[in-house]
Amino acid sequence: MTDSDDIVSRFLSGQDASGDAPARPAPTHPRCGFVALVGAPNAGKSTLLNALVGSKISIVSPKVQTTRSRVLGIGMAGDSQILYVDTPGIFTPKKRLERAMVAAAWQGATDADQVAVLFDAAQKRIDDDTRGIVEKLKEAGRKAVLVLNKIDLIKRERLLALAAEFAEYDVFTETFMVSALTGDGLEGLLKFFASSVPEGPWLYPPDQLSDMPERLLAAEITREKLFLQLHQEVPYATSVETETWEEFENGSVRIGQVIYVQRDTQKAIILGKGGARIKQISTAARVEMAEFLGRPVHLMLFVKLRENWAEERDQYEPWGLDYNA
Ligand SMILES: Nc1nc2c(ncn2[C@@H]2O[C@H](COP(=O)(O)OP(=O)(O)OP(=O)(O)O)[C@@H](O)[C@H]2O)c(=O)[nH]1
Ligand SMILES: [Mg+2]
Repeated sequence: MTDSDDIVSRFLSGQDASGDAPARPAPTHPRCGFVALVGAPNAGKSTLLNALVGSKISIVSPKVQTTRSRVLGIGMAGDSQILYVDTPGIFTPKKRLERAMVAAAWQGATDADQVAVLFDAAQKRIDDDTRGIVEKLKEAGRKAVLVLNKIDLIKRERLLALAAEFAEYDVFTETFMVSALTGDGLEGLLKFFASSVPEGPWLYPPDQLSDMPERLLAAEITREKLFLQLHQEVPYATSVETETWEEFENGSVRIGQVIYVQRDTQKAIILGKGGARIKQISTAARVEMAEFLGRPVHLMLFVKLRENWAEERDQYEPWGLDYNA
C-alpha cells in the first residue's frame, strides 16, 4: 500500500490525515473472514456493502450491471474483521465482459467463508436470475444466508410469503429482512456476520477500508457518474481509465482520465451540447474524489473512441477480471 492509499483509508474511516486517531486495542479472540454478497443485478449488493462498511467503497446506480468486478470492503465489529466482497450481478451473460463479470461473481462466492444471497424484495416474484443462483448453490452443496433487501418498499405479509418460497430450496441457514438504503435490519445482519466469520488473525489493518488502489477507485467514481447521467446503451459502452496522477506540494492532485466509448455518436452524447454533459459528469466526479482524498482535485476527462475496448485484454487485468471466462 502506498502512502496515498493510506490517506484514503484514514479519510474514509473518518480519521484525519495526521493519523492520530485513537488506536484500537489488540483483539483477544480475533476473527476474520470473507462474506460474499451475491445476487441478481440491481438487488442492492453495493448499497449493502457500503452500509455495512460505513463508507462508500462500491459504486451504486439505479441501472443493472453497475458493478463490473469484485470489490472488497473491510468492516470491523468488535474482535471481528469482516471482509465483504461485493460482486457483479449474476445473470445470463452473452458478451465477453458480461462473462468475465459473472465469473468474477461466482469466484467471489467460491472463495468466501460465507455467502449472502441478496434479493430485491420489491419484485413481485423470484426472478430467473435469482432462481438460477440458488439452484447452482444447491447443486454445489453450498449453504448461504438469504438477505431480503428493500423492505422499505413492501408490506410485511409479502415478505413472509417470499421467505417461505425461498425456504423450499433448503439452501439458506438464516434469513434477514433489511433495507440497505434506510439501515433497517442491518444491525442484526452485521452481528451475525461478526459471529460467523472464522477465528483467526485480521488480514488488514483495522483502519483500512478497501484493497482497491486509488487509481481504480477514482475510475469507478467517474464510471458511476456516467451510469447516473447517461441512458440506454451509452453507460454500458463506456470504460474509464485513470491515466495520470500528479500530486502537488500544496496538497492538491491532478487526475487525468480517459472515458472510452465504442461509437462516435456515444462520444457526442457524453460531451453534450457545448460540452455541457461532460462538464456535469466531471464536476460530480471531482467533488466525490476530493471528498475521499481529503484534498483538492483537478480532474481532466477525455473522451476517446476505442471501438473494441471490451475485446482488449488490458481492460480486464487491472480489475481482476478473467479475459477468457
Ligand atoms: N428502496 C430501496 N432501494 C435500494 C435499497 N438498496 C438498494 N437500493 C437501490 O437499488 C438500486 C441498485 O442498487 P445497487 O447497490 O447498485 O445494486 P447492485 O446489486 O450492486 O447492482 P449491480 O452492481 O448492477 O449488480 C440503487 O438505485 C439503490 O439506491 C433498499 O434497501 N431500498
Ligand atoms: Mg453493484
